[in-house]
Amino acid sequence: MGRPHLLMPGRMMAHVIEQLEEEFTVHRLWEADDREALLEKVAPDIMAIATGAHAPVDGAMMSRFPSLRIISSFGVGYDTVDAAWAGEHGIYVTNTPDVLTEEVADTAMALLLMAARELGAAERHLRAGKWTERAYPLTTTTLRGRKLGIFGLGRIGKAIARRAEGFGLPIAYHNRSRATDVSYEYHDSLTGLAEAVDTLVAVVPGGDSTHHAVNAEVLKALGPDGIVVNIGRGTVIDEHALIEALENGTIRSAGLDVFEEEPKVPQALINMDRLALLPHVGSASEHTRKAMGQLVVDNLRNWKRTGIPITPVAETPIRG
Ligand code: A2R
Repeated sequence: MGRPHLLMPGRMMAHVIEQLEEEFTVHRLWEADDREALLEKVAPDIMAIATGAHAPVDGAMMSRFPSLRIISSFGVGYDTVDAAWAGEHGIYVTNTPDVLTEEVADTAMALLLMAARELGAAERHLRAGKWTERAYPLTTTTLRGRKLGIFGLGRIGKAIARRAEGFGLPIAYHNRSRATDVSYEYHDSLTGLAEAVDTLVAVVPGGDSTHHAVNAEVLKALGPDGIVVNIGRGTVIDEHALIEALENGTIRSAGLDVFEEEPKVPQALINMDRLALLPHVGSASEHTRKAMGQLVVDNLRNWKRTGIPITPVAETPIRG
């Protein structure tokens, strides 16, 4: 296959670029003065795209590259790539599952603890020098006695469930279909799950099927002691409904790593000091991000050598 031409729309980690340049002719779109001119020049040759979640790849973009065969996407979520279109046109899409599972599950538990015990606000109290004036108030919420509902019991959801078992929490979940390898309580609707628990962790993919799934009705079902944690995609929660529910006392608190319009975070959420808010850092350690970058490279290498990538997404089945 020689050195296939690869388009990199945005800058990726140095070890990813270095390794890809050993085997591919890499076109760095983000460095081009005239991006349109570069695209026009290289479009007929491009066989591969390596991209992060923040550079959308839709059908219109893919159709510019008649030789395109693979899109290697960084991250487990790939809602910014139109994988269905790619699948219909014989183009592989790959993501980076598994290597981030434990890290994201760790972050989910941290968010849950922060939200339940106001640990962020307590730390701010110390840093502001207020401890010498008074102790931080007792928190009205606790993890004790809670029941955890997991919306999306997949790889990461199960890793969260394993941790939550260690914390002594009973676990229930909602997926579109019942998981066969666990005995946790299953609910065939999200509202049903929310009615059965007081603590909801959302860890589903983005996209149309989950857009605003956590809405006013679900939040009401969760109840006044309710805590919502979102470690998946910002679009999964109706942010307006969430703000209203938090302000009205429909639910109690939230721990959010993802938002609808990142990096913009609604001021109303920032103003509620008891919430735990993180800037999308679920998988963001050097260790885990490096492993994710390596899988971006390995998918492309494997495809180049064998015609088949390592972790193609469900919409783009292996064809050889
Ligand atoms: O519905 P199922 O049986 O396919 O279960 C999947 C569930 N899920 C949904 N549940 C209810 N309604 C939906 N519309 C829906 N779509 C998907 O989410 C499955 O149990 C889970 C996703 O698990 P995995 O595919 O193993 O993904 P992983 O590695 O746990 O990552 C989850 C998400 C990523 O897509 C990123 O958005 C984020 O976490 O980092």
